[in-house]
Amino acid sequence: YNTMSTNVSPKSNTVKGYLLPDDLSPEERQELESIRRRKQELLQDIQVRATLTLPPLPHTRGRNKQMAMGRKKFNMDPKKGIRFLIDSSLLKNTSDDIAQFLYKGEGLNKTAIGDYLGERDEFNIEVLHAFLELHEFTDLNLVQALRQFLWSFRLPGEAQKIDRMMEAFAQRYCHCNPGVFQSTDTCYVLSFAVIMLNTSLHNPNVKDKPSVQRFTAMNRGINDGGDLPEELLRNLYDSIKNEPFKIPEDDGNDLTHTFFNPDREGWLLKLGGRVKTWKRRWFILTDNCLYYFEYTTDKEPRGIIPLENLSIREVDDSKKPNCFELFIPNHKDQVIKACKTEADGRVVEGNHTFYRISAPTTEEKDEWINSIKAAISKDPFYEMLAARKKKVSSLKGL
Ligand code: 4IP
Repeated sequence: YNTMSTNVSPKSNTVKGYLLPDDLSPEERQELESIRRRKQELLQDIQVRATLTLPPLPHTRGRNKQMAMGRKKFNMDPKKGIRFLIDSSLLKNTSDDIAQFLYKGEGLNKTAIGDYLGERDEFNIEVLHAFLELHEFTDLNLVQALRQFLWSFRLPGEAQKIDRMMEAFAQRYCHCNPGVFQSTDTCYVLSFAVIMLNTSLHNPNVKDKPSVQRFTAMNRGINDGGDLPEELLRNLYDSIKNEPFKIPEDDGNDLTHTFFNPDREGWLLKLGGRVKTWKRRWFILTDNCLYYFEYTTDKEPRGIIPLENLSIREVDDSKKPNCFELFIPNHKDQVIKACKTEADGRVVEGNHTFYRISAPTTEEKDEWINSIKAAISKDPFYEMLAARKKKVSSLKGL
């Protein structure tokens, strides 16, 4: 515009908003007109290009702000966040839309995603399934699929939530890979075996690292009573051994902790059941059981105490320091389910209504109590898993 007006004389008139000199010939006018049109076109072109790089219009800016606020709310309280986004018309109230939002996960805290997906509400379960449908597991082995799945959110610690999510995972995996497992239960049980293997192999607190032979032996008969191909189990083992699971660590409490096997071992004194003699025994806490041996090198334990349904408390003993006791809450006189080896080698049921144990130091007593408590508190989860294991290995009467 300005270049046009610089060429005009002071006595100019205006045509269509442009200043034009009075004494132009018709040709000159026409030429000027065409220059004006061309400029107009160029200008439009520039404007179109500019809009592509322009900052968002106030309307879009407002939406982005709302979205950011929704994400923040979601991270603090997932349900409230989702409600807010729906009310602000930023999210449709459908399981598919919400699942997409969680799957993209942009700016979302993975613990919050895990909490939302693990909820018991029918709608949340629907979202969980829609979320899994966004995961493509076809032709992935179980470890690869688990890597993908466990990276998309953080598995909550609550047993029921873990159960629902792993069930959904197993269903989706079997759907994408028909024929690999006899049932989703098999896939579910093996998934946990793999997660626990990850803990055993990579958690420095676990001293006893299982070999591939032990891993395959542990998973015998889990394919609805039959065995899974050894090669498949070996591949899963190698994959985990070579590369641990990458777990979102939003709050530093990752899966390795969730499934932290509070394994512990050491010398303790144990009081007899009927005959109250103190015996020094080598104790190992693993798989929610307390084993005791006469010597550290013994292959067979003298006794096994499953921790299911037991409680633990500190007690004073007039004869021994640093004592604690395992007991059945509210059933003072009931014999604890356990087994022991008699002097002649026979394995029989135990006779204890409580197990009184003495640790060498106060610190060790505290450590044992904490580890046993941690093992006991995992009960519901181990129970669920044990139930499935029983199911998948009993189908052929194993
Ligand atoms: C034994 O006393 C030992 O203390 C046993 O411990 C104990 O079995 C027996 O309990 C108790 O009678 P003696 O060796 O003096 O005979 P361990 O098996 O560690 O040697 P537990 O059940 O504690 O293993 P009862 O309940 O069998 O009497």
